[in-house]
Amino acid sequence: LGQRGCVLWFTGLSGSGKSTVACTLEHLLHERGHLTSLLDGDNIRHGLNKDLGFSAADRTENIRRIGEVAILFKDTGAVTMTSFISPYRADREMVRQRCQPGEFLEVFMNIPLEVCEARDPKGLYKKARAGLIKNFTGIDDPYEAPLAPELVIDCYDDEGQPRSPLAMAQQILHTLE
Ligand code: GGZ
Repeated sequence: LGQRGCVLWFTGLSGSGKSTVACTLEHLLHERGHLTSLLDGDNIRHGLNKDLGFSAADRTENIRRIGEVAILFKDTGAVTMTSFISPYRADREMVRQRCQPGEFLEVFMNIPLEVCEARDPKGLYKKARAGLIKNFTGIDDPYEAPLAPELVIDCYDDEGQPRSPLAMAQQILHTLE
């Protein structure tokens, strides 16, 4: 935290809470006077990347462009959060390599498929199971979990209770501080 800016790269399945936690964290950072930026599907896939779909090549290009934009924001001094599945390890590593050491933090939303699928906030898993959506991450398309993420966000606490988005955001904030 501070003047330098950094990229907080959220990765995880659809419905794992990436955007919710990033948005909650953004509020906490604002309260503390930090400049932030949040890139997510709403402002990227509907705009800059609206020419891209969900083939492997398009997902890679999606992440490449998001990485470049995130680096521009990071270099203005903002804590820059990105909220995309980013299913391929090599794509995430590519962005990491484009950042200075310590300025790229991978945040792994370690939420099992069963939990994401049970939530199914947009009904997309149901459609994917029914074959109405092809190449859906976790169903018939791969998700490559990070091997050495800076942060792992678990969905249950030590007592086995579900953790709130606020608790998850606070965990990230403490690590940043
Ligand atoms: C995965 C898909 C797909 C397929 C549409 N696979 O829950 P959501 O709706 O809002 O999050 C998913 C989002 C994934 O876009 P990303 O840009 O994050 O993906 S990637 O990083 O892989 O490029 C989901 C919706 O788009 N969606 N089709 N086939 N998610």
